[in-house]
Order: sequence, then structure tokens, then C-alpha cells
Amino acid sequence: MSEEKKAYDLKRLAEIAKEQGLEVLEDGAESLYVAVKIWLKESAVLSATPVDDLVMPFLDQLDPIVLKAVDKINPADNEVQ
Ligand SMILES: [Ca+2]
Ligand SMILES: [Ca+2]
Repeated sequence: MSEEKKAYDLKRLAEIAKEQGLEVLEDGAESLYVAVKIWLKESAVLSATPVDDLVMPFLDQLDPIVLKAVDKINPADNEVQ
């Protein structure tokens, strides 16, 4: 973008607000993912069926995939875009 920067530009304010909002969203999505994992692991222990207990150790293998996807919500703070 070769747009010239101006003082007190409302368009720039909107841009910053959007970035901040996306960052909050990104953090929220990550927290939600962690919460769901804790909930699933707790439930697997509590439930009578042994099948879910066998699956849970593999749950963390989703981390790189899910967290990478979540990181894309706000690309502005990513090292590699
Ligand atoms: Ca179980
Ligand atoms: Ca990000």
C-alpha cells in the first residue's frame, strides 16, 4: 500500500481498531479451544465408555493444525504471513 499517512486519519483509526479486535478474537478462539480440550478430557474420564479415553491422548496432536488456523484470524501479528 502506498497510501499517504495523514494526522488523525479516521481511516487509520478504523484500521487499528480492526487489528485490535481481531487480536482479541484470536486470543478468545485460542482460549475456547483450550477450554474445549479440558472439557473433553474431563468428560472422557467421567464417562463409562473406555473408547473416548483411548482417543483423548491424540487430541493434542490437533494443536498445530488448530492453533495455526486460529493464528490466521489476525494475520497482522504473524511472523510468517
Ligand atoms: Ca470414558
Ligand atoms: Ca495471528
